[in-house]
Amino acid sequence: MKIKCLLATFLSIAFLAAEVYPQENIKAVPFTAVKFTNGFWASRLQTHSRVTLPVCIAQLRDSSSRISNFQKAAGLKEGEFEGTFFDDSDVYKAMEGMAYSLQNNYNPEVEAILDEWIGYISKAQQKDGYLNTFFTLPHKRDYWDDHGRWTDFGRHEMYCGGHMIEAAVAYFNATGKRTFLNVATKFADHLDSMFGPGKRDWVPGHQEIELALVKLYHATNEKKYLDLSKWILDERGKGFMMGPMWMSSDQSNRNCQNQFPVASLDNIDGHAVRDMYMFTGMADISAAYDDTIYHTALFKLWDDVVLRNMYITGGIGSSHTNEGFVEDFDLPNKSAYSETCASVGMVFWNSRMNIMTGNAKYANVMERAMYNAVLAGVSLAGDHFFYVNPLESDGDHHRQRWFGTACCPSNISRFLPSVGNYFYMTDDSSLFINLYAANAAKTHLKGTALEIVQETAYPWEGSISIKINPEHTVDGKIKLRIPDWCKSYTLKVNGKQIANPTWEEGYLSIGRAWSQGDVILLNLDMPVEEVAADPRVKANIGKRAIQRGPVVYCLEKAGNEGVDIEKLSLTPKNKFRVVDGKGILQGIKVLQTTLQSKKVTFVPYYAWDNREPGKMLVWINNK
Ligand code: FUB
Ligand code: ZN
Repeated sequence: MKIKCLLATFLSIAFLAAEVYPQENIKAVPFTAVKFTNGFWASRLQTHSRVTLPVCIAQLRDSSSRISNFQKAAGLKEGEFEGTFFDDSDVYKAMEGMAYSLQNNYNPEVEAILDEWIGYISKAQQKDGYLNTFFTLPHKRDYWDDHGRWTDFGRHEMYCGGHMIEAAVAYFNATGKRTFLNVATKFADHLDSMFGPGKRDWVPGHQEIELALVKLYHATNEKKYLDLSKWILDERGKGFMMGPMWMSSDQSNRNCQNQFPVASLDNIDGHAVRDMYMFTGMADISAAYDDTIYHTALFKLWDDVVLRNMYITGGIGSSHTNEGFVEDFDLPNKSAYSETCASVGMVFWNSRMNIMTGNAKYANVMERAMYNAVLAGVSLAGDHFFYVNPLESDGDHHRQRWFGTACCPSNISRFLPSVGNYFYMTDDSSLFINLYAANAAKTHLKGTALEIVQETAYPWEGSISIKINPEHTVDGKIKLRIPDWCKSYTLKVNGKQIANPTWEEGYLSIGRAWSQGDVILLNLDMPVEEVAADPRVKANIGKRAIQRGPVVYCLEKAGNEGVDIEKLSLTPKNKFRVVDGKGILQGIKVLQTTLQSKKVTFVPYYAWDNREPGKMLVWINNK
């Protein structure tokens, strides 16, 4: 069956396909088996390890109090807690990224820094397993009442602990050393001793622990962590009230997804990052228990997010007030919040949905978020960050070196080195190819070891050569995602056109005996497209956005000096030239056209604000 993907609030055509429940045991191929050889991701990952990681390390250790809070809590330094109550989480997220980076590209200096920080963290952990420097250290009163540890759902103790667990699992996988993992299990045992059936109730005000406990379960095989995660998810909506944070208790309850049991949710609401981490945890729990209890909710929520509440960039959470969702189709451009963390969360969640169902529509959204809203979060040089990602600017929005609340840079920093996680999946009979980029990966097909080599200039070109090298000839299916943006393509295996390929849930499936040196040639037509929004999005009435392949483009003042971009209009006859970018845009394809007799250049949205500050527009007037 051919399923055309569902396009969201920015396209008017959409039809619904019946939902698929997991029939097979789909597993993602881990990033450690995927090596980017050259091209787009190879160069982004180099910038990450050469620039972004050192920037994060310096910010955490030298330019903020985050590492010194751990040193103080470890008894190695005098002083009270400094910063914001969830600052520990930034350290953990950066450490997770450092651990992934060690696996891509071993660097003894990074390992030494990790070991040093793990030393502080271990010493900062309390005898009973509790770990959170804000509550361990004396601290100044902040904007709400403080009654000590485990007294307020809103204090992010489980959020910080969850990020610690994720970092510890990543470090254990990277080095085999158990010190950090022991801290994680001691903390999780502490949670398990306090919370659960017959013990105390608790609703974490910011989700994260749920998915982290599932990772800890997979690392240790201790089922109690999985059970605790599910119990925590099911605590929501039972009437335990969030304390007032900066809003009323009712509003906080709504913002923290504590109004209804999670299995009954059908409508997206509240804080976007919290939503994404929660849905990711729900999908993880479903997969680990092999249970469909959360599926109906997840499918309905996905429709609501993607069809009614998502920007063309894959960004979500349009409102500054709650860093989250408001009314359906309320997607303003200039005041868009679209937090970088929420976009990273979209990749996590959509990847889990893709693994759960084997349906490519989730990978389509994952790709959209990845190449647009997520990548916008870090400058091309790797040293400046966006927290908020508007789709229009008067010229007053710029990437910054760091933030007081630094969730986004540290999130980008763990996402990039693990991007290989999203490329391939396997099940009992198939190998799924989700994303395209130059890489060499080691995986298997029906139990036969197989190397796969992609050569391509994707996302700038749609021609992709995929060499298949199984250990010995193997019968099985290779499933290629045909992206939602692609309207025509050609496919050859060993030079021969495939006449009647089979469609399976948005994948083109090729079943045959695969032998050493077989080559798939996939050519995805990648014209420049003018995309219309759903007419219910008021901000985009009479406007079009420009997209080529998975990349959304924008107009910015830099490179278009002397042109008032707001006064320009697209016309049906616009012809675009695809040109190599220059200077900081080297290696990037930019688009040139003439509008109202003015030559203008469009740049990828993710690459804006890397030159002189100025106005920017994604949605352009259309005649
Ligand atoms: O509260 C922790 C993180 O800080 C949230 O996920 C972000 O939205 C930011 O508020
Ligand atoms: Zn953030």
